[in-house]
Amino acid sequence: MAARRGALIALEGVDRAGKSTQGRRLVEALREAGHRADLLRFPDRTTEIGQLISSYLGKEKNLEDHTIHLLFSANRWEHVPMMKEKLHQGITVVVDRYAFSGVAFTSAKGNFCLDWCKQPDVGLPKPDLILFLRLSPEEAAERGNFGHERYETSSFQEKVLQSFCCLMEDKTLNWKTVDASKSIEDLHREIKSIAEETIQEVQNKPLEELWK
Ligand code: T5A
Ligand code: NA
Repeated sequence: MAARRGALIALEGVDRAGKSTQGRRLVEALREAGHRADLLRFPDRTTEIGQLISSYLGKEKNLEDHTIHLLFSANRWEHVPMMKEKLHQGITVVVDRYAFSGVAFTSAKGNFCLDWCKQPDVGLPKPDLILFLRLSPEEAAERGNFGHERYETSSFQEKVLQSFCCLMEDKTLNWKTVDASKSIEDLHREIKSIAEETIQEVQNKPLEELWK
């Protein structure tokens, strides 16, 4: 029998929904419970591609809309060999944003169809679970540091939310929506329990490819 693999768990949601807070807490808690788990975040601003993305988000640099979309995708692909290696070694990989953010943010700009936006990410490792942290754009705007980076306006975030809702209609993916207006602790407990169930369920299943 093949060795048990780790689960790929994605955290998604509008800006400030609490993805990074919950990602850190989840990985800590899984490790304390004896699982092997690692956290990755997209964009990963530390690579060369990530630095370009970061200067775009910080409005220091302007990039054409298709170009930045492809860079966000390339920033995921550059991590794929390492992600697959970890998953096959039995390490659960928690990703703070993934291809769904890529599609939701670009398609919110208008003039982009969902299908075009998905293409560069077709074939990425398919998440076993996508936790959608649902928070209204109004509540999100009240949380710390909102409004400095590109995309951080309530009207844009409203469109992002609509694009996420379209992506969630895809029943070939395991989306679970959680109420991100709860306290950090309550949300953490809920997320940890869903994640542990998923880790059990997928350990003997093959890793699939996204949108294929
Ligand atoms: N993007 C990203 C694309 O356009 N295409 C792509 O392909 C990808 C991957 C940067 C931008 O890039 C876009 C989307 C984004 O606009 P980022 O670096 O992930 O993406 O963005 P960040 O600014 O780091 O993170 P977010 O704004 O998404 O915030 P999080 O991670 O959802 O929230 P978090 O955990 O940092 O919390 C925000 C604040 O809220 C508080 C926290 O303490 C913090 O102050 N908080 C809570 N307060 C009350 N109750 C709770 N339950 C709380 N949880 C957190
Ligand atoms: Na974040």
